[in-house]
Amino acid sequence: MSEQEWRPTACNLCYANCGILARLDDSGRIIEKVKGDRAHPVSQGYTCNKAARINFYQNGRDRLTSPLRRKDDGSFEEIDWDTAIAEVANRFAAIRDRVGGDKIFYYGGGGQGNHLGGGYAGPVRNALGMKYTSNALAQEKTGLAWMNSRMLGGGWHGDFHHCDVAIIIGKNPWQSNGLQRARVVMRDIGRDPERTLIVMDPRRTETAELADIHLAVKPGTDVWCISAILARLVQTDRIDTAWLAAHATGYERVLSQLQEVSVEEYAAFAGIPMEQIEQAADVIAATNRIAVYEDLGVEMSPNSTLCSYLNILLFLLPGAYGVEGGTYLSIGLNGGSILGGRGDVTKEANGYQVEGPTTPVTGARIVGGLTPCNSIAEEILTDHPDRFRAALVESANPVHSLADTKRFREALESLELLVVIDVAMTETARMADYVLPASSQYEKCEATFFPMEFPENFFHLRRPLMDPMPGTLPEPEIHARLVEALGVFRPDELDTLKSAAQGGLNQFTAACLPTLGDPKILAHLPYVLYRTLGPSLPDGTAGAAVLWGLCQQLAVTLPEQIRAAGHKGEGADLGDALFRAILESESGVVIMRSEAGDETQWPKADGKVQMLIAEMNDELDKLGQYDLPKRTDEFPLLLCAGERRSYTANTVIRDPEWRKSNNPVSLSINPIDAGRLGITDAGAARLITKRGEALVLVELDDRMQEGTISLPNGQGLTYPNLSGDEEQTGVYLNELTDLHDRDPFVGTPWHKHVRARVEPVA
Ligand SMILES: Nc1nc2c(c(=O)[nH]1)N[C@H]1C(S)=C(S)[C@@H](COP(=O)(O)OP(=O)(O)OC[C@H]3O[C@@H](n4cnc5c(=O)[nH]c(N)nc54)[C@H](O)[C@@H]3O)O[C@H]1N2
Ligand SMILES: Nc1nc2c(c(=O)[nH]1)N[C@H]1C(S)=C(S)[C@@H](COP(=O)(O)OP(=O)(O)OC[C@H]3O[C@@H](n4cnc5c(=O)[nH]c(N)nc54)[C@H](O)[C@@H]3O)O[C@H]1N2
Ligand code: SF4
Ligand SMILES: [Mo]
Repeated sequence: MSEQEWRPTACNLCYANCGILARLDDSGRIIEKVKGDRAHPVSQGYTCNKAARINFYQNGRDRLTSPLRRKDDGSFEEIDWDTAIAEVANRFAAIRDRVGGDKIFYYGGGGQGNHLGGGYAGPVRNALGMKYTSNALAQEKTGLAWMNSRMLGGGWHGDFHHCDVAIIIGKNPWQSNGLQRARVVMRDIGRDPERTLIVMDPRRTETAELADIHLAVKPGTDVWCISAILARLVQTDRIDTAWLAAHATGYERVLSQLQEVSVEEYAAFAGIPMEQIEQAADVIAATNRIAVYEDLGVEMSPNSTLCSYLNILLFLLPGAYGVEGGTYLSIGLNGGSILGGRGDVTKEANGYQVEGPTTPVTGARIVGGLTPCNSIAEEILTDHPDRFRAALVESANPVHSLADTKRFREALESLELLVVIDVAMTETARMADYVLPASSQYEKCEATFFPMEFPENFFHLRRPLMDPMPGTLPEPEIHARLVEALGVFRPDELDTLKSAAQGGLNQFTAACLPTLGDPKILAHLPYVLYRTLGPSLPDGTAGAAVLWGLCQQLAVTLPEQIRAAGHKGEGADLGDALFRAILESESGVVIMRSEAGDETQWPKADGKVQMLIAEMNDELDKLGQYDLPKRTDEFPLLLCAGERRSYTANTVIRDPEWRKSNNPVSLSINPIDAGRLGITDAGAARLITKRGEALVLVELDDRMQEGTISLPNGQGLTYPNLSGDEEQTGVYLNELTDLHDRDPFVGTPWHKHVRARVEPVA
């Protein structure tokens, strides 16, 4: 038995980031046991099957332990940190000086449970004049974010814990979680005769099996199904017109469009019996406690942006917005993120968005500051003078996760400089000129920026469980050294703030607030805080220094909500109190409490949500043409390229040994399709798309709709086996996807809708 204590942290395998208690072995380096942390304010002891396996992340055999530099012969050599920092800073600076810092691209900044590090990249980006950035959100959530910013002014979240009707669209929370205590919550709603669970998914997923109404749409037809339900509500006069008159504007056009929809025809096209459409409309009409969740099944399929628009209407038309048990704007500490945050709706003319940033070469729409992932290769592989010449990738594995790996690899190869910050030797790190090894999420303090709960919002700052692995540095330190190598501040320039911090938090706050008017301090604030306040923070929490700024900002924008959660004070004192509470609470703390329908929920200018989104209203008019990418004789099947299963976790865990069966690597196919193709269970087959082919292991699965197949996400990684030889397990899906299959508005990929063919192999 280990002598070690149970210590609070969080699982980093999905963005729910459940609070856990972890116990190390006697060496203090291995996470030996894990259990749910009942003291965590929202996960309350819950975990799914994966949390127990986090040591496969912590102690992967391909963890990086030294900075690496590429040699002329293509192999890597180990170099020391001083050399690495100096060379990386000099080479980026030289590119900035020659062609401009806006030609240096930034990708990543946080994965499923680590977002503090990315916060410290800001000062490096500003010092280099970097302008264009992206991350995984720009291949899933930018269509939704575009609608959110124009309709509501921020990101929303359904109150699944108190709703009457839960509507889950293109998501399988049983496997992917994404809301707190997902399995328990889904089962509770499914079992409760007073509550209704509606699941829209072509596949009979574990969640669909719990549902009262499973709308097994044909792939890619969700917009017809949702339009049919909305039209049914409008045509039978069962929407909340009084609520709309009081809280919304611009709804006339969409209501008259829905009035005209042929409900029967739309339902038939989606493959849904009319009784189910009516049943769904009936339960929605009966309450305003409706919680909605959309995810990859629709966000990575044709018509994704229109689908996000319709999903917002699903809770607006019944007036289920800003009410308890309904859907709310999230108001977390992630105030600036495209998912959370709160602001005003974007400027429009006649419902059309009038302006907005675009990418320098192809003119693709930039939403929430993010370059569409599917456009990045096109922004590089060109002789346009504004093409990207270099990139900094942090805490992401885009060579594996972006559509069309072949094209993306070509793009990275053509860059002058690629620098990767990661904990492991990833597919992306393998292509870098310099690899900078980061300490793991259990070796430094970390936090998640995805808490979206309402009316209470929490924050969990995790302390390190152990010292950094020798040779690694936490990202705040890496970025601080880069800022210093770039010569942003004179060595003594921050001395006043440093000595103020030694006098305690109040003294620091009094000294720091007046400096925020200085544009140079503001542009590099995370760095300034890390080097001044950081050293005075307890127990390895120097990396939390950046939160001081967020807490002070929140104390200005939402003081009443912070006080309602029990934090005391006014102005800067309130900011300090919140910051102290976050530092002191080891299992997470409630940072804000709101009232249903309070002012945090409404766009600031006129207090009304906007429902005229002309681009989407135009799209709605086109649905009568029933236009969807056609299946052909060459590609008669639709591949869901990247299903979340019980042992997938993006590429956070690389060791294939972590999974407990073969299901995580196999191709699921309906037995009828398999029979037609002459393929048997556990047999091998060849999978072919227009971009490539792969050998697969088949698993017959009658949950699959006929004509559809699926493969899990996060596979095909290269990993050293016990003898040190490299092996690849499972299908590297993005070798099979095409970057041109994407949403016309925001460029999100159609990963859940890849046309394919399967052939038996002898
Ligand atoms: N176990 C596990 N959990 C994870 C992750 C992981 O890697 N593993 N990753 C995390 C991340 S980054 C994310 S973004 C989330 C994603 O979480 P989910 O969105 O739940 O993940 P997927 O399994 O990709 O897709 C969900 C569902 O979409 C369905 N689908 C396919 N085509 C269509 C369609 O045309 N219409 C509809 N309505 N549905 C369709 C599929 O059948 C599938 O059940 O999961 C998070 N949680
Ligand atoms: N075909 C297909 N492609 C997909 C998807 C799909 O369904 N189908 N899903 C997409 C989705 S929704 C997502 S979110 C993306 C995810 O893809 P990415 O955003 O590229 O990232 P992850 O696979 O989550 O890997 C995160 C990286 O962070 C590293 N890491 C872990 N901890 C730390 C740390 O503390 N510091 C640093 N510096 N690095 C760390 C890990 O080693 C890993 O390399 O994939 C997308 N790609
Ligand atoms: S994988 Fe997600 S739901 Fe499962 S324990 Fe980890 S954080 Fe919680
Ligand atoms: Mo994701």
